[in-house]
Amino acid sequence: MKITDAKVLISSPGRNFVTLKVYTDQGIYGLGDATLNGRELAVAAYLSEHLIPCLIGRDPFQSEDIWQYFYRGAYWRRGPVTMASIGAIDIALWDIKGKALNTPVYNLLGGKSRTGVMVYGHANGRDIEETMDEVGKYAAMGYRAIRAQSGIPGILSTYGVAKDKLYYEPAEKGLPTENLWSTEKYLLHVPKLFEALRLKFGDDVHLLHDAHHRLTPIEAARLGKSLEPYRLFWLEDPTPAENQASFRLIRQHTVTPLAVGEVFNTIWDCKDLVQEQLIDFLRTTVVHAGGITHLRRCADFAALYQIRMGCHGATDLSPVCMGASLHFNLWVPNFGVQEYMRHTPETDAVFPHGYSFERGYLIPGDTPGHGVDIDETLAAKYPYRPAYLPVNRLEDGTLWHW
Ligand code: KDG
Ligand code: MG
Repeated sequence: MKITDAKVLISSPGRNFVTLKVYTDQGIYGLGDATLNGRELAVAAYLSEHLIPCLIGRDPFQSEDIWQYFYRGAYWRRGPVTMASIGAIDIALWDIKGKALNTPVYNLLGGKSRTGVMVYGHANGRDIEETMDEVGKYAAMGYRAIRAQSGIPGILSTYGVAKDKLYYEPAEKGLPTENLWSTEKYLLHVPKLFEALRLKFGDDVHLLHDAHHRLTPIEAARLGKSLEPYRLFWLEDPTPAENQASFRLIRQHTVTPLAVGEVFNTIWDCKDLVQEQLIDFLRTTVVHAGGITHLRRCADFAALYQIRMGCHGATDLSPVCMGASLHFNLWVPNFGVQEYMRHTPETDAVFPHGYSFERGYLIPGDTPGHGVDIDETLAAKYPYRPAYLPVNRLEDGTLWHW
């Protein structure tokens, strides 16, 4: 089998997605997600200008060699643009292989290790009361794991707290907006939210929280400690992880489980965190870590240190990434949970897919490949629109973490 062509499709059905379509001489095509939130066109150009010309003529079954060729052959290794581009190619190649062999991708990885993939949903509200109502709605839908975020008294707008509830989209159209942030107010408020949630919902639901890289290590340690009575499933991104050693300090002070890695793009980003057992869950996902080929390597490495996978699954990961991630998660031995922020009906229509939600689990379905397609005619009706995540400043104007 030979790759004959590949093209990059950019579409914005509610939010921007970059999709790679790889064609073969046997009429089979594969799809890969190449979306990098707020930097979409950089990945599109990297693919079209630099990778696709080298891809044509290769055998799609040699996905390992193709991965090594693009990773090692570039000289300039790693980075989100490079790794999302390699990731898109890799996802498309696994899709082609599954279709050619008439089997779902999870069978190529080693088969099902479980019957469904436990997912967590996003419950958020302007205050504790509204967040409690939202958690109640997710529990009623059957979710077994729920991330809770609440507006902070005295802060006008809080990242992670949506206006639209079920279909929250964190990127805003146009150039980046700026939000104000107060760590002091946040640290006082969050324990109150989780105290109220445990009182109302008891112990049967897994509760999660995302600190969005906003805290210093000692502040994160304080938050982890103050949340211990409420037994979180995880506290996510307590501090930026560029300096992996900073997690030592958090770990010395708290037994709240830690999840990190949605911005990681290679195994090197988590090397010390994993080897020193400074985290409990690795958040890296298929597209941003160079596809299934490299994420599998990260997961196997994490498994040696009893760290489980908890893949990123916000709306900026397209249904193509979600499809691939679900096959990966159905197989991966050290599975923890998968994030699931629902895409809008507009997005779902552009990306017909076989996966479905059942009582707190996503089921990938048995369609050969990863089971996600694209309706190109519909996709073409939604041209690219610049959109960015907000930038955060402290109340005195200082540009803060992340
Ligand atoms: O592109 C960035 C978003 O996906 C991210 O900010 C959302 O933190 C997030 C999460 O945990 O889903
Ligand atoms: Mg996050």
